[in-house]
Amino acid sequence: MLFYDCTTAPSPRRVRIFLAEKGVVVPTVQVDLRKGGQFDPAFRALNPEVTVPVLELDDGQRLTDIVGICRYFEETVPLPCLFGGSPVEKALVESWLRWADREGFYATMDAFRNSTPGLKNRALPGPRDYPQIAELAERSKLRIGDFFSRLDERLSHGVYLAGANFSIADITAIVAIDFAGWMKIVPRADHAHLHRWLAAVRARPSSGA
Ligand SMILES: N[C@@H](CCC(=O)N[C@@H](CS)C(=O)NCC(=O)O)C(=O)O
Repeated sequence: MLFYDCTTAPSPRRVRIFLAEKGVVVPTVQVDLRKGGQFDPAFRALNPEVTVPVLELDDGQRLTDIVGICRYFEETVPLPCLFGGSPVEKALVESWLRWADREGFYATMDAFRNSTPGLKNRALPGPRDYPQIAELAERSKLRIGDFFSRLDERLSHGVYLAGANFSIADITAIVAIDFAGWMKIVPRADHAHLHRWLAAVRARPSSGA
């Protein structure tokens, strides 16, 4: 098994935190996105989407989706459970994971990729170049503010995003928040519930992954 990672990128960090929570160590190769390592012909042959993370299994199959890779480890290393235990917990984790991905992670990715000078023609990851849209960056920055407010409201009802237990939904949210921090977009000081949760999540050893 081989994990294709890039320590500076948010997407593979979501998998690294997940693995750290599970206590799983996987042999890892670094793909340097800043030097265009994703376009290296050998990596392109491995993943035509030219993105990380990638998990290559022992039988040669490759998983190229963050949540797909995490799902694989949830099934093979069930504890601690990070996708929910009971039917209702599973449904809540999935709902909040999808929400944090859509409203947090993707909004942040759109804001960053559409406003960063070094990514002029790389507004989306993948094999095709897309030009930046300045208005999309501005709208996405507004959405990040909404994401923080909604997170704060949600966390007024429970310890973690999907309820009483830490889950992949929390991992997605913390990585999105740290990613937004690259643009100096941070939660407001009066988001007390969000700050309480942030302190708890940052205190977990996995958050350093
Ligand atoms: N298919 C992946 C996409 C992950 C992704 O967007 N990775 C980024 C790093 S955060 C990437 O590889 N970017 C390559 C590039 O910018 O060219 C997923 O699971 O969501």
